[in-house]
Parts: sequence; C-alpha cells; structure tokens
Amino acid sequence: MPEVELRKRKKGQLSTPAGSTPSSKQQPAGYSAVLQTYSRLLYIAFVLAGLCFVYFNPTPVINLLDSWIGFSEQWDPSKLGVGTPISTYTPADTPKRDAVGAAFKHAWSAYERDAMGDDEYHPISRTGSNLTKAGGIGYTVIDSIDTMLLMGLRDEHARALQWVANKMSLDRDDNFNTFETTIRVLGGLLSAYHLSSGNTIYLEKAVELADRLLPAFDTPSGLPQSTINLATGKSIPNAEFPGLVGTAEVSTLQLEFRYLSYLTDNDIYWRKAENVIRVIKAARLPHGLASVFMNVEEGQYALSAIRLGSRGDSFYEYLLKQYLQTNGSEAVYRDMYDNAMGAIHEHLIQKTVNTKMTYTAELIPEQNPNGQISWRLIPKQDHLVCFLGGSLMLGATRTGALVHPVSVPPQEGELSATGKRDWKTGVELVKTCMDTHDTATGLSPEIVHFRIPSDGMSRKAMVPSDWYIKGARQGEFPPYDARYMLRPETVESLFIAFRLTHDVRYRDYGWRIFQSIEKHCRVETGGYAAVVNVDEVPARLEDKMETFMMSETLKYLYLLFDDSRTLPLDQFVFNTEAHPLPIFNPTIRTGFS
Ligand code: DMJ
Repeated sequence: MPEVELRKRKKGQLSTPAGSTPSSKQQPAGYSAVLQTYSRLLYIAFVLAGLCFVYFNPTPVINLLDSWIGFSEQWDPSKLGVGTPISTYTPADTPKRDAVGAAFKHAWSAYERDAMGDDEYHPISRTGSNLTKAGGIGYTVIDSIDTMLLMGLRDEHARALQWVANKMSLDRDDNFNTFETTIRVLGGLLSAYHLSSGNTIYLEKAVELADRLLPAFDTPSGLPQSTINLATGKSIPNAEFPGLVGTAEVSTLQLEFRYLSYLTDNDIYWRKAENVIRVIKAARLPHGLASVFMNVEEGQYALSAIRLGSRGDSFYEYLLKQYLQTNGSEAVYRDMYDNAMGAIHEHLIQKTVNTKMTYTAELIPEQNPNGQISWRLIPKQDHLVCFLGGSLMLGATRTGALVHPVSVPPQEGELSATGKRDWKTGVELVKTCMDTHDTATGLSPEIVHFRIPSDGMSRKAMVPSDWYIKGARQGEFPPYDARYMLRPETVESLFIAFRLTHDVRYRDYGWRIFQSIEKHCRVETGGYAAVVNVDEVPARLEDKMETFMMSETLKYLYLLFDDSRTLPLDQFVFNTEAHPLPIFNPTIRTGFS
C-alpha cells in the first residue's frame, strides 16, 4: 500500500476505510468526543498514580535512574554480566577468533621475511633492528612463540624453535634492561617451555638468561639495577635517574624468577626476586601507595610521583599475581594487594565532572620553600592503567571472594565488601578505557586527561566532554599523548572481564578495537604500525611494531574470542607481557610474611 494513503488514513482517525469493522461504522456522532475525554482522564489518573508511587517509593526509582545513568552504588550482578544464567563455559566465536589468528600471521610472516632474529621490527621500511650494537637476544621471536603455540601455528613454531636452538645468543656484551628482558624473554621462554610440553631448549635458555641477569640484584639493598651487561654481568646504574630504579621495574620479575626456581629446584632465583618485595614492604609509605622511584642503595622510596601508569603499574599487578601464582598460599601478597587497593580507592580513584567516568588520577609531590611536601592530584591516566579494570575484577573474585570459586558472573553474597568495591571499580574502569576509544580512528590515545571543575575549560569545547588529549591542536604535529602504539592493556582487561562474566558486551568491545587496528594500523605489505594521532584519519603511521603486538594484543584478542576453557584463569597466571605461566603449589618454604 502506498505510504501516502497510509498517512491519510492515520489522520482521519474515525473515517472508516473499506473492510473495517461494522461496529465502528455504526458509532454515534458524539462518540469520539466522549472517547477523547475518557482517554485524557485516564492519562491524568496514570500520571497521578505514577507521581504517588515515586513519592511513597523513592528508592527503587532513584536506583533505576542511577543505574540507567551509570552511577549506581548498588550491587547489581545482572548489570555486570550479560547473563542472568550462570555459565562456566562459553564457546569460541570462531570467525572472529580466526580473524585475529590471521592478523597474527600477517604480523609474524612479515617479521620473519624481513627481520628474523632481530629484536624489533619496522614494518614500513621492512627492516629489523637490535636493542644494542652487540646483537639481538630474540626479543621479538621469544615474545611471539607462545602465541604461535596457542594458535596452533606448527610450521611457524618449528622455525622459531630452530632459530632458538641454532642462532639465539645471550652472550651479548652490552647493557640490557633488566625488567624488559625478564618479562619478554625470560617470561616468553618459560611460557614456551610449558606450552610446548616441556621442550628443554626453552628451559635451558631460560636458566642461562636468568643466570646472566642475577648480578643485577647485587646491590646494597637487593633491588636490581635497571640495566645489566649480559656478557660481563656488570650492572649499570641508571644514567637518566642516577641512584634510582623504577618501582614497577624491580617488582615485576617475580613471577618469572619464582617459576624458574620451581622448575629447576634451585632457590636462588626465588630468593633474589622475593627479597625485592621484602624491601618494598619494609619501605612502605604511610598511605599504602608506592612512589614510582626507589633508591637502589638504601631500598627506600624516592620522592616521586604516585601513579598506576608507567613505572607504577605492574607493581600492583604482580602483588595479586604472586598471590595467585602459588595458589593463594602466600598471605603476604594478599595483604599487600588488599592494602594497596584500599589506598588506591582512598587516594586515586576519581569521577569526572559531567558523565561521572571512573578513572585513576596521579599524585605529584610538591615541596614548598620550607621543605614541606604536599601532593597534587593530576587528572591524567596512561593507557597502561587500563590493565587495572580487569585486574581489579580478577582480584575481587579471589582476594574478595567469600566462596570459591565464585559464579560467573559473581552473585550477590559471594563477594566481601572490598570484593564488591573492587569489582564495581573494575567494571567502571573497563568502561572508561572503552570510552576513550571514541576517537576518529576508534583507537585510544597513550595518555588521557580528564575534566576537573578547576580546569577552566569550556564544556562546549570538549568532544567528548569529559576527557581530552592534552596539547593536541589542529594542524600541528600531534603530541606524544595522542599516539596508539598497539598497546594491549584495554584488550587484556576485556579478556579478563569476559572470562569472569561471559558478557558478550566485552567481546563486542574487543571486536571494535580489532577492526580499528585492522583499518588503521595494518601495513599492507605485512605487519602493523603505531598510529601517531588517534584523532586523525587517514592515520599517520610510525615505522614500528612493538613486540607486545604479537605477545599481548593479538593473544588477548584471540583468547577473548576463543573457547573460554583455553588457558583458564584458575590454572594460569599471565605475566605482564601476557606469557601464561601455570599456577603451582610451592615447594619452597619462604617464611616471608
Ligand atoms: C608491556 O611491555 C608490558 O605489559 C608492561 O608491563 C608494560 N606495558 C607494555 C605494553 O603496553
């Protein structure tokens, strides 16, 4: 029927078209007026009844409004997981998982073609480079092996294994970053060892590397130096920050060293790594937070920023993961973690002014002329902080659980008060991290600033209104903050959130990010590159594919879409570079409390 006719018919309300009911034809002339009066009265009665209901029952209505706007303080598991039904298993979304697998192949095959064995890859110039002049240590190869094993890429793995067996050398006479070498190479070797069902080449290399790293711990405090010469064992003080070491850097070696001790029955790695946490625990700041620098001589905190981003992030991540790694058997990590999460909630968690986005601020120390210190809150969040949403949710189901295991998603009564607090904050932080993908490319920037009432910025000028990329100006070269360097933290949290809720919303978010990466970061000749400005289309690319693209970003995306029984979170703990290590019952008595 033509649309015009339809419209006509709606207008002439009681004009009866052919084929309408006979009764309507026989209605008296004043009938429509009476009907209208009745409808109005009925409408007024409804409104009055509604107002009375709100007046006498304000709470459910406010809660409904709150949760609709997103501010709810109520525990509402149905809001946090898709399912009312509790499920322990979700099948793979095979097409999406395989698309991620194809992306990994696109990245790996380009690297293998152009730069096999080099530490880093530059996909636009199709070249490789090494971290030092002394030659590569397998940074990219080792960081990628467990992803190949996970994806079942047998041929690629066979060639990578051959490279490790025949060409990999750690006898490199130059300075290597202790932390980066541990998380990428040692972590990668240990995970490859486990996932390859115990290929001894990986374990031998892991032992060799750990032995070469050990001299870094020979400092007065026991905190490891930032860099170490892998050939001579000479550890080099930090040139940029003399006498200092990054807190996250010294406290993010423990999963790897401890697991190596477990595998080899050699306590030395465990003792050295554990001692670092002992020193940090003793140096505790009164508010329970960690500054980002420590003094390597005395093992005390140096006056420096407190943040969950660079140099702070994985300190908090590894407190929880050390507790998980040994099956909850070391209460000291649980206590330190709970203490830190309490302090984070007290001092760092903030809400934005307009849309109440949850974020973590940074504290910057300021000294007045009398030497007094005060702390200034900066509404700035690194992309790195996006690990925290998933981590808080995971922590809530372990240190904040009243039953084991908790349901998927957790139900009312299964979490303690702090568990509920952490879960809720975790869910909100994941949401915030997703919201910061609202850019021209759909990718999130390296650093985000949030609106605060005193910033003097016009609300109208803000798009989106509650966060912005500082220093970004039309027509000028984009600031560092505006880049997306293929970082994994948001998809890491999405993977954990999905596993703990089975909420398809997290898969949808992940798919959106993956599509943006494909659209803007993919280099047609092979590989993926960093984007210089997430708010510029077409995107300008930087000639670098970070190794964590293959070790973390694509692995977490793959796992997000894979069968939820792959690498279950109650059997594996992921190191900070996404290398899964099995949870075990410790054979070493530590006495650390
Ligand atoms: C990775 O190397 C590790 O996750 C590390 O902890 C910090 N972040 C990068 C990736 O963004």
